[in-house]
Amino acid sequence: MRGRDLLPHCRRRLLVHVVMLGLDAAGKTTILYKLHIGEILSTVPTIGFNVEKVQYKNVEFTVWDVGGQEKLRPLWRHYFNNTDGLIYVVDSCDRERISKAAAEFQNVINDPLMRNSAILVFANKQDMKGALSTAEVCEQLGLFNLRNRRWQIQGTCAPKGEGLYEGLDWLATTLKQMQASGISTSVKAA
Ligand SMILES: Nc1nc2c(ncn2[C@@H]2O[C@H](COP(=O)(O)OP(=O)(O)OP(=O)(O)O)[C@@H](O)[C@H]2O)c(=O)[nH]1
Ligand SMILES: [Mg+2]
Repeated sequence: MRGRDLLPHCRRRLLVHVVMLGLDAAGKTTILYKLHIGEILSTVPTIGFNVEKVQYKNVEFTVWDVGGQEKLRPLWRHYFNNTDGLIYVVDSCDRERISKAAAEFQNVINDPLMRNSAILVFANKQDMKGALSTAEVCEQLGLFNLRNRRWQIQGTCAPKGEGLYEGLDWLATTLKQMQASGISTSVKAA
């Protein structure tokens, strides 16, 4: 095959849908805007959702950032349809609520609509003194017990952007593999 014939395939863009969840104040909206515009916006608690597109390599992520307050969590499942990936954000400093974060995580990943989603966990606020390590967050969430799921955990510091693109890199690679093997439902090439 000539180089010219290869071009359209190389340039194929993947369009993927990602839902970003986690308890209130975990850092979801900070992450979304750091990825979308490269800046930290001063955030207020999200009531409802924010949605933005994030381009990374040849993948266009549509990222839904949904408010994490307790009264809003029952609404999370309305965002599960056609979701290729889950980004679950944990406040690694919030030791008091880590078991709550873990319980909500299990609820999300065990929903039938999420069973094919790639799972990326951001152990956020790693810059703060007393933060649980990435390994500790991994343990608390029960990630090692997951069977037949594609998951990754990444330590992050959202305001500095640390770890965010490493996580997206894994997600992009994983979703491409899933598309190639026909697993993913909504990943599309453009
Ligand atoms: N030190 C530190 N602070 C962070 C980090 N990420 C987010 N924050 C701060 O945590 C607070 C909450 O961040 P948000 O992004 O609004 O949290 P959220 O998860 O969107 O919260 P809800 O919208 O209520 O679900 C803000 O004051 C952020 O500046 C981090 O990595 N390190
Ligand atoms: Mg928010």
